[in-house]
Parts: sequence; C-alpha cells; structure tokens
Amino acid sequence: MQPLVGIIMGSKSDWPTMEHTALMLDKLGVSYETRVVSAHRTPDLLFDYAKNAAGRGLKVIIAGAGGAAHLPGMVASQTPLPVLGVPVQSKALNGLDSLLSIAQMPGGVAVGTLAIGKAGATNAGLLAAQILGTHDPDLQARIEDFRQQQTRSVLDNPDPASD
Ligand code: RP5
Repeated sequence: MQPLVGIIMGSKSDWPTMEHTALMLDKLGVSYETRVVSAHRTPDLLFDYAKNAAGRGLKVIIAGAGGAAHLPGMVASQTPLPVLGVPVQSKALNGLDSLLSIAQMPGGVAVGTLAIGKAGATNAGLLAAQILGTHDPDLQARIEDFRQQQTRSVLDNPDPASD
C-alpha cells in the first residue's frame, strides 16, 4: 500500500519511542513507512528524503529525534508537507534539549511539536491520522471509534485500586 505517512528518526535508538507512532497508525489503519534519517550523520539523505516526500505520495512526515534535534526543522525547511516533531527523551537532559530544539522554530518554517517520549510519539500518529481524516470520512469514523473506546475504558474502570 502507498504509504501516506513517513515516520523518520535520527537513530535506530529512537525506535522504542517512535514505534508508538507506528502502533497508533496501525490501530487507525493508516499506511506508513519507517526510516532512519539523521540530520547530522546523513544530511544528504535528509535533503533527498524531504525533497522527494511529496512527489512520492506522502502526506505527512513525523520526525523523531533526541538531543540537538535538528531533524524535524530541517525536513520542514525542504518540504511543503506538514511535519510533526517528536522529542525523544535523551539521557543527558531527559528530552528537554530535544523539546526545545524542535519547538523553538523561527517564524516562517512550521513544525508541530508533540510531547516528549511515548506520549508524543503516540499523539503524532493520532494527529497525522486526524490531518488525513479531514479528507477521508472512513478514517475520521475510525478515529471517532478509537476515542469512544478510550472513553468507555475509563468509565468502565472507575476504581483505580481494582484490576
Ligand atoms: C539523535 O541523537 C538521535 O535522534 C538520537 O535520539 C540521539 C542519539 O543517537 P545515537 O547515538 O543513539 O545513535 O540524532
């Protein structure tokens, strides 16, 4: 199936975080591809990937990176597609470095920045699906189902001390 979402990350070590993006897209039935693309170690690949993404049929790019996390911003500078950035939790600074590197874009180049770590990766998948859902009523219905299930699972388990 033609991938609609590109999930990229600065290192294979980001996968335990970014797999939560893939899991959410699986749950919602959205096609995607996954690639390691490093801003610092493979800059030429970054430019190729970003410049060719729209032409290859991708609609949204989700970029996860940690530390000096330039990947989302640099990708956003080279594509008209919406780019969502996931700050990966770093060892040295717990991901605050990643968050600020991704969030503090200069005006004129947009990156939609999510929360640090697993929650951000999960929500990046959800947000990408919601973006695609604006032109896909079936997908929008699946997102509604997901939210209703989530609500039901909270309401059906009101006692935090029970199993
Ligand atoms: C970043 O440096 C990556 O996104 C990763 O979060 C971090 C550490 O990379 P490795 O040294 O584990 O490859 O570019």
